[in-house]
Amino acid sequence: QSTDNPVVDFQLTRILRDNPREKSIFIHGKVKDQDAVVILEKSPFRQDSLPELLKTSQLKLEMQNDVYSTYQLHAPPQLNEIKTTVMCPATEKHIKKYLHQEVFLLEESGEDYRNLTLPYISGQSFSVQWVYNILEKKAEADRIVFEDPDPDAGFVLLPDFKWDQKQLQDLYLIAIVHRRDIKSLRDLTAEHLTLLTNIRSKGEETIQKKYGVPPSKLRVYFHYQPSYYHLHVHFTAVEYNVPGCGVERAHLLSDVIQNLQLDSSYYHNRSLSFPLRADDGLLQRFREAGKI
Ligand code: M7G
Repeated sequence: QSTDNPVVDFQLTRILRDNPREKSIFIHGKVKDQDAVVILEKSPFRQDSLPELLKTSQLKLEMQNDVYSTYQLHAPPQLNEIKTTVMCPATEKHIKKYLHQEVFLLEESGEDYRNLTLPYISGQSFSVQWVYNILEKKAEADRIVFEDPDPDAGFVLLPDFKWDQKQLQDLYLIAIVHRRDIKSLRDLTAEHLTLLTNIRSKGEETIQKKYGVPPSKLRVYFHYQPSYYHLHVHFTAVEYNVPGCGVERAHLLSDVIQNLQLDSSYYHNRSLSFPLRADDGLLQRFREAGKI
């Protein structure tokens, strides 16, 4: 399935999305006849390596005018990394996820969730095998930074694969719960408050201890809809603008806890809004049901 260097065999099919501002590009191609999605992202600057960068790089003058001048700086390879994420074999859904698309905002009532969304996601959502691999220590075991093994209130905390852990500006960890019966925010009731407060307190405590980042510098939240229907919580640096995480998708863990304290069936009943891309099958379902 995976080779030591899958990118060597990569045959480009097409560019799915190009983000010059974020310095990232998403490409679709083939690795030995299998569909693959590859994400290339230039790594953020690391403050600790700035002295080395300035000392060891070569500068090539591009233009000079009065007090202004621009250069091309040629950094040594170890200071000029490109983070590369490979999904292979990639499904059609992986390819679509990264293809630039028009976006629509949908409002889903509790009833819509049960009638339209739930049947759809039961058949169509991404596999959560990677989550089970983490929980069973079959993958990424050496990356786990904290685990509470309790089957009801326990979880595993580890770096999200979007974070290369080289600098704290884009700190990103995820807490994955041991319970396998909670798909998303929608399933949460007051019954889960112990689990949620446990994730918040132990997650924050671990991040403070290990990375020196206090809770006041963290954004701790769920996505709705998530891409993967096994409950997990995102922990990101508050000043980091995470691509793909707009206000319309994020629900702060502390708000969720308070809402459930006030009303156990809050997320069961209330309408939730979220964005969907034009080619999303769920959008089609809502259209067919006359909801948009
Ligand atoms: P989400 O809200 O379900 O989906 O979050 P999103 O990707 O649309 O935000 C899932 C989170 O898990 C994301 O932040 C992913 O970057 C992260 N993630 C996904 N996969 C497949 C992996 C993986 O294999 N390992 C790790 N460590 N993180 C992953």
